[in-house]
Amino acid sequence: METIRFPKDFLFGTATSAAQLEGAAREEGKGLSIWDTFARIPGNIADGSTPENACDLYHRYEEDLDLAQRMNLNSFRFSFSWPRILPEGKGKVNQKGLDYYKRFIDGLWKRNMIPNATIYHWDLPYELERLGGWLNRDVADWFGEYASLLYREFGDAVPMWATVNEPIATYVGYALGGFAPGFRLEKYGRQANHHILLAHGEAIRRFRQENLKESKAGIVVDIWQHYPLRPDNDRDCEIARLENEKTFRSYLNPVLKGCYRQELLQYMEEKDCMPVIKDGDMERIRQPLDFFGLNCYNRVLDCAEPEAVPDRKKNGGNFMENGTEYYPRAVYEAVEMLRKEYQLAIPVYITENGTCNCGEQVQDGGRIRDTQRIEYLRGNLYWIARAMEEGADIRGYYVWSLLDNWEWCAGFESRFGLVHVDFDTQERLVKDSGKWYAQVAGSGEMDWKEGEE
Ligand code: IFM
Repeated sequence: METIRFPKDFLFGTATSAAQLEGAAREEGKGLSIWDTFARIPGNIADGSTPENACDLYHRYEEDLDLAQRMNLNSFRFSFSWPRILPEGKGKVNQKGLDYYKRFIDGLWKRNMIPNATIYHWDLPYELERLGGWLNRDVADWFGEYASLLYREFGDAVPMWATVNEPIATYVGYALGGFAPGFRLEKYGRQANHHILLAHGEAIRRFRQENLKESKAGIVVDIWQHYPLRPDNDRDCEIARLENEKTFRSYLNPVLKGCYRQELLQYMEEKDCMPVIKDGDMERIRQPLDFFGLNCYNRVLDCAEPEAVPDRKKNGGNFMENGTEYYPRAVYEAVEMLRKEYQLAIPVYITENGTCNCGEQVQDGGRIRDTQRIEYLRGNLYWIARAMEEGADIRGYYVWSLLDNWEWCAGFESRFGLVHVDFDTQERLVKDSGKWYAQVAGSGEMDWKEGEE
């Protein structure tokens, strides 16, 4: 048995987002977001729910922050709701929205948790969608103005500012219909992608203008690396390579290198979905960053003939009971890829990592034995520690999520929390994983048996 020790100033936190936890969707002046409206269309959300009440964090944040403090967290990741602050997306400011975030951020500091804020986590104001949303090039300036307002209001009280969480969600919402606002056109997806990247660049540019002395700025990208299921099969390799280009690399290349790669450009040309890219756009997108937020959950294995491969092998073979592959090495491989292929030399935070539905039933004595979640988190922490040992500059780790919450199209059916939420009563119950994580966060260390990886 060895003990894995994380550095003294390593951040242990949980990640959350406004639309998924706050609720109070129509209270105190908040405008509607595209998810408030999208969720009301029958068939869009698995259980027919909406983010109207979610975890009611808006009203219960004091007790939830107490809970996070009792779990020994020294940082907390949250997002601002754009329509709570600017109900129409631009123009008139909702003071009550600003007041809420002021109280929230004060609450974090009071409990010694470093605020790690995201400016945009998918909840575009509906009023902006009526103007074309992420398809309207002006959105980059609207976003920039919103970001500037946040910097001026909260400035150095927030030491970590991420512009956008997982820009791919915008693609999914405009190209695949799976997310709000529900369009299904590849051309829309690629254009929306380009605009959200412009918005990111604009927000970083404005961040520098504010000259905040104590704060850093970055972006959060999720990396699900695709691999060929059969490494010796050319077609599997080809699919995996193109999928990587179309997904996370379509963000990494513009943000870190200031270009779209030839393979993606060719794909967009062939599929007639090339976005309008104006002179100077790529420079506007590629801004120096202070940190990189990596969301990593798993890898994806691609196969040209899935029907020819036995089921359990389609995705590797080592499965958890929730049907997902147990492959914690994915996080190590993502960090390695960033270092080797992108020469990333800024601090990395693992801004999300977690798994859902791991035996969530409340058992005798009010206990939730989510053993597989503990295994998953342990495995990921092991591989993070290993990457650090090999020189990766990883400064923190955030479990998705503190509470079970509103998981977008899965509604309340996908539970990711370290803390169980009864959505009828809003009662909270710390799961076994929450108790385990509290212990790791408190001690900064974890036991590990060789061979467990
Ligand atoms: O709930 C989401 C979150 O909003 C973005 N990253 C993935 C999480 C789990 O699916």
